[in-house]
Amino acid sequence: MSSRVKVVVTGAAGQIAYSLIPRLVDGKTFGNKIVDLCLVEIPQVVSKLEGLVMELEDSYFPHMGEVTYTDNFDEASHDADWFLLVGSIPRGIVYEGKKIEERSDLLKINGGIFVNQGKAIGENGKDNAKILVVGNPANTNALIGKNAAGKDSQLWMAMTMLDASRAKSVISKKTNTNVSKVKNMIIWGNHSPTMYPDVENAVINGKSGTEAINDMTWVENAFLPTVQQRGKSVIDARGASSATSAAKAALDTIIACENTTEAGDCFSAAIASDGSYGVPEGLICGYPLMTLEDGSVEIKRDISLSDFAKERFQLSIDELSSEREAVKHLMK
Ligand code: NAX
Repeated sequence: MSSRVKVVVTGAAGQIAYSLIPRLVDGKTFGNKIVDLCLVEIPQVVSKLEGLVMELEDSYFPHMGEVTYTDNFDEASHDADWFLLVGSIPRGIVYEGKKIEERSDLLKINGGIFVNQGKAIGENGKDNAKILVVGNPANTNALIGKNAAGKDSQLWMAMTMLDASRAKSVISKKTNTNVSKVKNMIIWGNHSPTMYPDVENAVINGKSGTEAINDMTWVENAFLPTVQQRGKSVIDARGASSATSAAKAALDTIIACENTTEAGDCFSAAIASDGSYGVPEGLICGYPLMTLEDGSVEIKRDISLSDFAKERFQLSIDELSSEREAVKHLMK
């Protein structure tokens, strides 16, 4: 195993990145490996990264290797092992003279960015590179990027770990259990309010979720809306979107991919469907995943879904299909 890892982070001057980047080099996420960082921003703000690099140097990180920054993604992408694609244009900002309100505009603008980044990753990234898309709309950005990269040996994921951690937290409060005792927490579908967090298949203190919770009214009327709308609740309370929790979720996704998954557990991320669980092939869909001993990441296939779960999951699949339709001109 290589003792060095190169990680490219986009959106490096943003709020998630400020929490994320120092913890990539703290000796925990990548264990004993030396971590080379390449930080990427748009030309208007790239100079700010000089300050972040100074702070990293001043923080005493023995596992930190070479740190560079650039506004040229192509240049950054060479031989990288991991790509954390955090940067994207958010809803509500003025972009090229127009206020971006509609999801379709968001898909179009970010779609263009992810075509170029995907091409560079396919051409220059390591053959076994892992790509985690955090920037929204994450699933469809990942779909566009993966398509442009055209390299099946690379693993494209969209982040749903934050949704899984939020779900674990709500369950732990309801059952008076430590979050670490909530296992097999699956987020099916899209990273959007249509996602389906699956209580029934969770394992809580060794018991099945159905048995431990035994209250589908609470699941339907309290649990699901709380988890699905948690991002909005944080924005309403904080005046800014989730940042430190999103950063922790990105780190947890890396750790989940770098270590073998324990029997009876899984982790959540969205990856390309191979048709599993009736999802149209190619959609980047939230699934239960496992990292095997050889380091490969697989969909866990033995989960059974109740009729209630299937109905909710289908809503999210339909949304993913319509997003794919909206960006089909960007797919070759
Ligand atoms: P910020 O606005 O603080 O930072 C984003 C940064 O990305 C900015 O500095 C911007 O200049 C940069 N950027 C934009 N386009 C870029 C490009 N083409 N190349 C490089 N950098 C680029 O946003 P932040 O709060 O950090 O959130 C980043 C993204 O994460 C947003 O799209 C947000 O919606 C998404 N989120 C995703 C979550 C998930 O669970 N998947 C949860 C948290 C968050 O909402």
